[in-house]
Amino acid sequence: MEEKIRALRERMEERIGQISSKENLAAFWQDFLGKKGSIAELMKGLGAVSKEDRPAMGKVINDFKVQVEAQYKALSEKMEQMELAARNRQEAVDITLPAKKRELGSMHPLTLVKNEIINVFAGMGFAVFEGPEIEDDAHNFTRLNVPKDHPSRDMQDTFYLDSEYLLRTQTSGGQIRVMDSQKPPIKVLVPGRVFRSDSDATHSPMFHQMEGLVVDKGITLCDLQGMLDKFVQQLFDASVRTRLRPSYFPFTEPSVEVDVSCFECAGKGCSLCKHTGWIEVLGGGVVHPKVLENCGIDSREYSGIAFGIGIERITMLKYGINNIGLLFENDLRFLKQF
Ligand code: 2NM
Repeated sequence: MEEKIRALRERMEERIGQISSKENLAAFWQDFLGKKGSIAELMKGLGAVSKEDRPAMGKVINDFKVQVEAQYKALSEKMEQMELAARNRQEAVDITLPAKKRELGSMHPLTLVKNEIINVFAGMGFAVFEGPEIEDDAHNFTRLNVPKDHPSRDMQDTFYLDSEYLLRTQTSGGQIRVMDSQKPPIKVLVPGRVFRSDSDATHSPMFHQMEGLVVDKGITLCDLQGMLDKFVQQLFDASVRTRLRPSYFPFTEPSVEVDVSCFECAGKGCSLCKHTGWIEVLGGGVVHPKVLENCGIDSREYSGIAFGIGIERITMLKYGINNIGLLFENDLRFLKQF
């Protein structure tokens, strides 16, 4: 029996040395420590040993079993560690690799200019209101003193949806809504898209407008010029001045075109101002009494001033853009410059 154990120990040591996989290790356990393994067999063989020798023999077998178990456990732990190390190597992240570049977005130039204009007027106490892009004839024309069949309706070509609804040609319908729902004093800015059947290098059938309206007691054309002076000085340059020229709009009387002294050449004459020293930037005037009355505002008690600014035009002037199409093509080479 002792001889058997010695031979088994040798075989065990040989087998241990050959183990190179988890499968080998499992087979080793089966062969030596399993129910039908060599050690279980030795135990069974104890029955044939004499009573006197049995305890000593049992101890020898047991010692051997403990030794095999210890070997198995040590190797099993070692293999687990090696496996973990291999997995760690495989899953390792190289923190020195440069990160993927992320493209940063930026504001569209029209949005930049729109926000800039809002900020200037907000500083003067204006609130911002937005009306609908699909407008009815009454808000876009009739209540602004543009009666049906009046020639001033031909001033801009309108996109009609049906006999009543149309794409607004200006945001003034928004001001009508404000005057309908608020009592003076009113100081409101109405930005938004407007639509006119017109298209060339400087005109787009859809463009953005910012209209302003002030209604209070004793408001005059002087207030309009003073306010617009401050506006262009903040938007372009502190040194610029404004010039008013007579014009015509059905909703204002008197009506004016507002020029700003050229901020490129300080009035000396250059290609931007076409050698006139002045650049047209917006239109405005004193709100026609009929418009106030159409909104239930007593024109003997109150007066108003209003103006309209084309955001595309201001953006093109500010950034030296010569084709309005660039503002709508969304070419990244263009947009990334802002
Ligand atoms: C302009 C020019 C002149 C204007 C008038 C009104 C209202 F609603 F008060 F009658 N809103 N906007 C106006 C006046 C707009 O844009 C060039």
